[in-house]
Amino acid sequence: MKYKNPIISGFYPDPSITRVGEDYYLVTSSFAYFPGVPIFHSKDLISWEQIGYCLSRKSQLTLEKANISGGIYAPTIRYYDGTFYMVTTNVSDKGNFYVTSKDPRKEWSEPIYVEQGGIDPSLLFDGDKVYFTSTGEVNGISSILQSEIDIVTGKILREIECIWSGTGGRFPEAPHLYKINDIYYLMISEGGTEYGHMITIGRSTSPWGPFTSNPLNPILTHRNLGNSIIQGTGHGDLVEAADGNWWIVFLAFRTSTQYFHHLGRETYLAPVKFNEDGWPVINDNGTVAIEMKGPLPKPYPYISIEIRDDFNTNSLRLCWNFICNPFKENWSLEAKASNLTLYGNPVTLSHIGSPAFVGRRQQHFNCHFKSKLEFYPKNNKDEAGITIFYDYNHHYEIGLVKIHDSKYIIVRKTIGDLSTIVYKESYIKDTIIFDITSDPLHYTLSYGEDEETLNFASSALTQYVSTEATKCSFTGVYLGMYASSSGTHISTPAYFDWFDYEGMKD
Ligand code: 6LW
Repeated sequence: MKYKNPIISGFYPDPSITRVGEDYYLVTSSFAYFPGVPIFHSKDLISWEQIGYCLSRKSQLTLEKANISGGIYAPTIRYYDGTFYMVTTNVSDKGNFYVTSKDPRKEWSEPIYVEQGGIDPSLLFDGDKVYFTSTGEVNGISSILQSEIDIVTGKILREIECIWSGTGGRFPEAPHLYKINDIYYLMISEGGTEYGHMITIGRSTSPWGPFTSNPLNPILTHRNLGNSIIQGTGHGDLVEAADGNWWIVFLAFRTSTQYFHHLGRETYLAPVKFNEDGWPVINDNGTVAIEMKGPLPKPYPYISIEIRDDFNTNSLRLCWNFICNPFKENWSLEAKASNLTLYGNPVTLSHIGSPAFVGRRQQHFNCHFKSKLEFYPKNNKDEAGITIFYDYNHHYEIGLVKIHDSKYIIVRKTIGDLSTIVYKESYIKDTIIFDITSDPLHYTLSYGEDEETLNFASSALTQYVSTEATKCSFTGVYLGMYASSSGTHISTPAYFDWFDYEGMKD
């Protein structure tokens, strides 16, 4: 059966998957965005519906002043004996922990911390033992670490050991230990989550090794496929389907032009077969494509969500996120019926912290998004609008702002230590439509009194809101509504009547 990669597009990296009967559950990283660790459900492995977040309370996810690429790194999801476990790292707080749930559509437990350092934690339930595997450093060298834990308390029961260092690629990471036909397979990534990324695997009769490396390693990489739009393939998790076929979910990114990608690392799927020697082979030759084939379960498509969000519900749609832990006083769905109201404070999009911002991932190279704002800025520097946001130092916005007691439309570009207004035009009315279209290389920013009469304000390059233009970044572009003020005051409310996001065929 044919399908298309990525199976979940936009910034959804480090996927991990588990199966319960004919139901599949998948989680991804979320870094400084709140709520954290989106969880998806599928029955056919290619149509995924977000069913919630594993970390939806501040007591589970403290993100005070996290960098955009701080916070939550690579999660692993496992199901054992009626309970779901999601284990991850908050690099901006107390490190490795897990939460549990009997029903992943509902709230998850409070965190249980594990005193094993490093990142990318994973669990293997093996009889009465639970192995806790992670990426860490021993004497300054990156390795895969493992201990055994008490799954009720998180207490370490056996000394942490370094169990493998991979095949010599830099950054051995993303370990998952599996027991398949009584053999322990340790699958990891090496080469870094960039163009040299790859997946390698070793096996042993003991969960503690020594692990024999697969002579056919790496089992997945695009490091020698310079002409492919798909790069950085790595960080995967295996799953056996209900019909006995094997699959892998993993991350990769699509370049917009050579060496730049701005949509983040996305979730991919590939079929896996075990060869005569018992080693997994991914998609026959260790590479993948956009158009794929495989023995998928029978189709179970989800209805995609509507383009327009009218904000006429009691809670935000699951696609919406805040930056760091949101302040209650920054936003409301009740202040004005069927509007999202933002109250700007002096935390702008360039300040580490939680600005008045509600945003969603850009999931398509070609897309169209727009919003209607009603705003009565009272004080100078009161501002509201929509933003194309990568991180605190890389974002574009089109907004309505009060400057010297007059109202203006502005386009601001912030790229590294350069932040400048590139368009400024007086605007009298209190309502405005902001409209942005995107192709792989450009954004086109316009505004108007209504949706039909738009004025071009500026274009902006996708290249400068890309991972390669930023520093050690793991995320992707967000499109959001924002408000800000200056000094200490809270700006007058910014009422967003609706927000449209329409992804086109890439
Ligand atoms: C993650 C590591 C990786 O912890 O990137 O691609 C890091 N792999 O395993 C952040 O997502």
